[in-house]
Amino acid sequence: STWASVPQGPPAILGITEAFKADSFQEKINLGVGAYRDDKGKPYVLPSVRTAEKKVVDSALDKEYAGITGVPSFTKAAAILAYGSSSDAIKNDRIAITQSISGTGALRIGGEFLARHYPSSKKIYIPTPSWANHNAVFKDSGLEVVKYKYYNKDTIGLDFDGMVEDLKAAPEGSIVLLHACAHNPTGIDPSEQQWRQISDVVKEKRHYPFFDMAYQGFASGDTKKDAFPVRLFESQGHHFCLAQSFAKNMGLYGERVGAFSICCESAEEKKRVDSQLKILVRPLYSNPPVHGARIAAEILNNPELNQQWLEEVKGMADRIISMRALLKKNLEDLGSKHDWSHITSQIGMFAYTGLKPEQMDKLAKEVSRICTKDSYDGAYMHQHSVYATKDGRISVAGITTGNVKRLAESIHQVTS
Ligand code: PLP
Ligand code: TYF
Repeated sequence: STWASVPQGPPAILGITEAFKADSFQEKINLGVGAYRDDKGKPYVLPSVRTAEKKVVDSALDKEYAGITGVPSFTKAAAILAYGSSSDAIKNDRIAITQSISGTGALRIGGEFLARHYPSSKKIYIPTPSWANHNAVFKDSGLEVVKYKYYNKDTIGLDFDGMVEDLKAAPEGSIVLLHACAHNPTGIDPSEQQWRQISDVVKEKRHYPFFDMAYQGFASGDTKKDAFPVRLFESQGHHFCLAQSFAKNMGLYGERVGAFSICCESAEEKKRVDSQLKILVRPLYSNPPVHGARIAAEILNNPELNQQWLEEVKGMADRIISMRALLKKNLEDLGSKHDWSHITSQIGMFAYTGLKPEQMDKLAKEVSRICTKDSYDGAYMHQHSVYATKDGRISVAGITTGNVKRLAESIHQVTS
């Protein structure tokens, strides 16, 4: 037959969700995919999004095509959210920006643009580890993906010296992918001081920074604080590009709202770059969908809704931060001998627990017989049914006051 030689591919991350769904245990816990859940474990549509969406619907706009680069009221506001209204780049109109199919689409437009037009190199350096999709996005864009050191498994922290060493060793003018905040999967970010040093090394080596900002506001609860590295690099005179996603911070996952921008040297350069972005996007998908972008534009441009949104983002960030503390406390209360301080020092959607693949397997499958402290008669069966990725990453957004105790018991069991 026609596709006889097409091999079966491996399951994607969604395989975890499949396994979770197939598990009949009532108290099963899904900490796989990174999507926010409320304290009842349910998907959360932000009230500001509901209000904005109603305004969009009530305004009975037509359904005409947007331009190639999308809804201008959205992209303009997205740039200001990232770079800051008082940044030199905004004030001097030197940011070329296009709407994108969420963060992934922004990364892909960036990859394609660099592969075509970046004069110095086809190599893009990404951290080890990085978001699982980075490698494929950039490879398919025609770039050569190279790794730089990032995570130190012994300290469950940042390997800052290794990172700097690798950035120094990379050929001059390499492209360097940087997670702006809430590094996925580790939850470990450089400090502000370390970002300044990274900025210096990148400048010294004339590397080209590519920021991936998928969690602005979602990490700390403060959109300005989370944009620190982007704004620092802008203020240091770097020329760089940026992928933005509104999946997490507005909970607009399936609406696919994002933006890709290039911080240029001048308004004149911006115009030329902008024309090439259009040439690149046109044969890809012609122009992006309008609905989600209109919702985001409403939230970003309406002062009252904007204020409400900022409070709601902070609410999500705060719930995650409190679940980190609660998980750590529960593990300590169970008498765990391990140091779990990384659970609370890490930031964003995920905790990188340091659990080994075998331990993650046990978390999903094992049923163990547990005795209570004082009597063997009190023995009961403890089934884990905790699903997450094999690398030990857990989505903290899936933890609730209702499941944290059971989760801690399971983690304690597989680590003692
Ligand atoms: N970049 C990082 C680091 C991510 O974690 C994600 C996923 O959430 C994305 C990009 C892209 O996500 P989306 O395409 O849903 O905006
Ligand atoms: O890493 C995660 O789980 C999130 C969600 O292709 C995600 O970033 C995962 C895979 C993917 C898109 C989003």
